[in-house]
Amino acid sequence: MLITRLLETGSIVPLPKYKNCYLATSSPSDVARVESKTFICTADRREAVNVPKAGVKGQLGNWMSPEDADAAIAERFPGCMKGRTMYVIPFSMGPLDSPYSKIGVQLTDSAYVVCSMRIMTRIGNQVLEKLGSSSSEGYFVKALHSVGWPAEGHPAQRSQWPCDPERTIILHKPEINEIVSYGSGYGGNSLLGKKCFALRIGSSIARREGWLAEHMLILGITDPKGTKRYVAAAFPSACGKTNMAMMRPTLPGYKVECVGDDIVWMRFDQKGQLRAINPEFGFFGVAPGTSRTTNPVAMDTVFENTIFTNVARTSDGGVYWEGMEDPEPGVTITDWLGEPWTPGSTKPAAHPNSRFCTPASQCPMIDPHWESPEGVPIDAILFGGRRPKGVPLVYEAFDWKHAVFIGAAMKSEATAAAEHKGKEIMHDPFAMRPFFGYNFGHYLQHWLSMETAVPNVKLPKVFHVNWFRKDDQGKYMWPGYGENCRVLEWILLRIDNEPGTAVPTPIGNVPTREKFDLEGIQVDFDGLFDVPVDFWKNEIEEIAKFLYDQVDEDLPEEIKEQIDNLLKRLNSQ
Ligand code: GTP
Ligand code: SPV
Ligand code: MN
Repeated sequence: MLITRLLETGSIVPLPKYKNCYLATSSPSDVARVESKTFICTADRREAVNVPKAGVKGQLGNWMSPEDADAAIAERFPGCMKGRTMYVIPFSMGPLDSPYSKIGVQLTDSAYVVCSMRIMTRIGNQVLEKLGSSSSEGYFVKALHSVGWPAEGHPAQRSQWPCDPERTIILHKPEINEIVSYGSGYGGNSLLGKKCFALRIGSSIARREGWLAEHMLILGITDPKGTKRYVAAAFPSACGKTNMAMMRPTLPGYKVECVGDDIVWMRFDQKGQLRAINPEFGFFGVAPGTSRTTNPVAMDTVFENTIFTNVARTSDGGVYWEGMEDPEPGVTITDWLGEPWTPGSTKPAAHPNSRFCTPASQCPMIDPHWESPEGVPIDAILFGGRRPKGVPLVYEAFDWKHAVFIGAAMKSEATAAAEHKGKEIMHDPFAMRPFFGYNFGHYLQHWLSMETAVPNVKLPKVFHVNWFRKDDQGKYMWPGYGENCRVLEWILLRIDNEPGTAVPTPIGNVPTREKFDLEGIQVDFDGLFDVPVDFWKNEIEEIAKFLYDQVDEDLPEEIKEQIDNLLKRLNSQ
C-alpha cells in the first residue's frame, strides 16, 4: 500500500490517536499555491489573460506562449523522475454517472499526491471503464506532475518532502486540455484535478460549452416549514467556504446540508433552472481556526481516513492547530517544523495554510443529493470576502447585470492560501483571481450572457456578504459561523419575494430591521448595515480604475454602465 511506502520513507507519520490518519509536513519553501509561477498557455495571449492598459501590470493571471511553455518543460522534465516510481491516476471530476463530469489522467512521481487525489477525486478502474465506453469517447484532460527531485544526483539523505521550489512552474494549455506541473507537491499546485483542472481548464471548457466553473461552495438549506433550497457561494481562498458549507445553523428549525466546499460546475437546464455539481470527492480544508465551536461538523469529519499537512503534532498521537481546543494536561506539542512548541511561542504551531484532506462522504451533514448526476438546483449565489471596513453584512443585487458587476468588484484581505505577504486588500473578482482559465473580460461577457442562456431562464438571486466587518476597536462586528444562518434566512425571504424585507441603498438592497432576526445575539444592526457614502465613492473610483486598467478594451459595456449607475446613485445621496 502506498501509505506503507510513505511511512517507510518518513514522508508521513501515523496519528495513532485517530483511525487511519496521517501527517505530512512539507518543505518550508513549499506551503501554498504559487500564483506567480502559474501560467495559462495559448497561441494568442488575449485568449488566456486580460490585456491591461499600456504600462499597467496584469493582476488576473499570467500568460506564456506554448513555445516558451514547451521550452520550460524541456528544461525541467528530462530525467526529473529518474529512479522514482511514476503513478498513473485516472480520475473523474464529478460523479461517474453524471453527464456533467469530466475525466482526467494524472501522471505523478509523488505517492503523497496519489493518496491525496484518491481522497479528493473519484479514481481507479471505474474511471478507466468509463473512459473506454462510448459515452466519453476516450476524451480526457492530460495532467503531468513531478516534484522535480530524481532519486539520484541528490544528497544521500533523502528529503521527506521532495520539491524544487526555485524552478516550480504550473502550466495550463486550455487549447489542448493539458496541465503540466513541476517542482511543488502542495495542494493546488499538485492535486491537478482541483484548481488546475476543475477551475482553470474547467472554466475554459465551460466557456466553450456554455456553463460555469466557479470557486464556490454549495449548501442545501431547509427552513422550518420544510422547504429546501440550494445556495452557492464564492469567497476567496481562506475566507470561509468550508465553514459555511458545513454550517450548523443557530436558528431553530433550520437545517443545512453540504454538497461541496470549494468548486462548483453549474449550468442552466432546458427548463431554465440553474443546476450544480460538486466535481470533487473530498475536502482540502484550512485547519487553523477549525474547532468544536467554529466548525463542529468538520471536527466530526476529519479524524478518520484523513491526511493532514503542516499541522502540529501532539505527544499522544494527535494533531493541533491554532484555534483548536487545548490538548489534555501533560500532552506536549511539536510544531509543523518539528520543533517543540508551547502556547507562549511566538511562531504558530501549525502553518497558517495547513490543511486536512478528508473524504466528503464522511461529513455527517453531507447532502443526500451531493452525488446526484443531474446536480442540485441553485436558487441564490453569494459573493463575499474579508472586508474590515465599509461593506455591509449582506446586500442584494438589483438585477443580473448588477450581480455580475458585484462579482467583478469583489475585494478581500490577502490570506495565507497563496504566497502574498501581509493583509493588504486585494481585488479578487468572483474569488477567481488566481483561477481564471481565460481572459477576464471574456469571462465577464460569459457571465453576462447567462441572462439569455436558455429560453425561460430562471436567474438566481445574487447577494454580497461580509462576515468580517470590524468596529473601531478592530473587533469583528458579527459572530459569524453558525450565526450566518440569519443571513441565509433573510436570503430565503428575498427568494420568496416576501414583502417588507429590504430597503434599497446605492450599492444594493439591505435588510429591514423587522425582517432580520437578531434574537438572542447582541450586535450593532445599524453599524453592520451602514453604507458609508464617502467610503463607497472612493471604493467605486478605485474599482473603476482597476477594471478599466486591467480589462481595457475587453471590458463589457454593461459593466461600464454599472459603474456609471453606481456613481450616479452615490452622487444623488
Ligand atoms: P479555501 O479552502 O482556501 O478555498 O478556503 P475557504 O474559503 O474554504 O475558507 P475556510 O472556511 O477554511 O475559512 C478560512 C478561515 O476563515 C478559517 O480560519 C475560519 O475559521 C475563518 N472563518 C470562516 N468563517 C468565518 C466567519 O463566519 N467569521 C469569522 N470571523 N471567521 C470565519
Ligand atoms: C485555495 O487556495 O483556494 C484552496 C487550496 O482551496 S488549494 O487547493 O491549494 O488551491
Ligand atoms: Mn479554495
